[in-house]
Amino acid sequence: MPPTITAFERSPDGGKGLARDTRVRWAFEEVGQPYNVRPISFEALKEPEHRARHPFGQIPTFEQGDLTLFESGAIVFHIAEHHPGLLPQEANARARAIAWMFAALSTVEPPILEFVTAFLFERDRPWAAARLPLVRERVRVRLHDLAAHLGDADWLDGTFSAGDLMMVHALLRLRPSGFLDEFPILTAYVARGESRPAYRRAFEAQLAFNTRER
Ligand code: GTB
Repeated sequence: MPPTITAFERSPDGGKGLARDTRVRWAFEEVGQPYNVRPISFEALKEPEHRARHPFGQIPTFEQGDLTLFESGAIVFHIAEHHPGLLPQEANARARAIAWMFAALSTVEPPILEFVTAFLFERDRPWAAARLPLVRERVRVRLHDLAAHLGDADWLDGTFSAGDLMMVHALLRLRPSGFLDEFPILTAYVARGESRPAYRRAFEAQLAFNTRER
């Protein structure tokens, strides 16, 4: 049986691919693994049935046989461990690709989320004008260093890996703010990720899912 993942019944972004089921869909597409999607409404997220899958009542989750996983990073890593195509075979290159997965999730994504929250949802708060430049600067430092590392390389460490998949998807959250445009190296890097046939298939699948008739 193919694995089943969970996704928002209808993503708030209307199908822009920003919710984290997209990175899991992308991983499945990269390795050529079919999957099913279980839609979860916002109410159902916090109900016991879904909390049995995800202690924090979020998407995405992964179920196959007697294994249930939560956390997009753990799910993508699991897929990459079980199918060729997302992690190099050579031990050191594999370790470095995994390091880039962690870098995406724990070094680059957190300031991006702080910024997106401040930019989109907290602008009317009395402290917003003071806070926004601070969180913007934290993102800028990360983007500057990431662009310096990438230079004229296509991918973070040689060939495309799960590290790039996580990084590109984390960076995509910045697109609506226009912030990425300050970093042409990163704009091109994200565009390279988006132009991968596997990403296109994942994007189209989530778009069809989020715009389906019900
Ligand atoms: N660290 C976890 C992971 O990587 O899996 C974070 C999971 C997470 O934040 N899930 C979000 C969720 O379930 C959806 S992806 N939120 C509901 C809740 O917490 O109650 C975050 C997200 C949501 C919506 C958009 N969007 O519409 O643009 C983008 C990203």
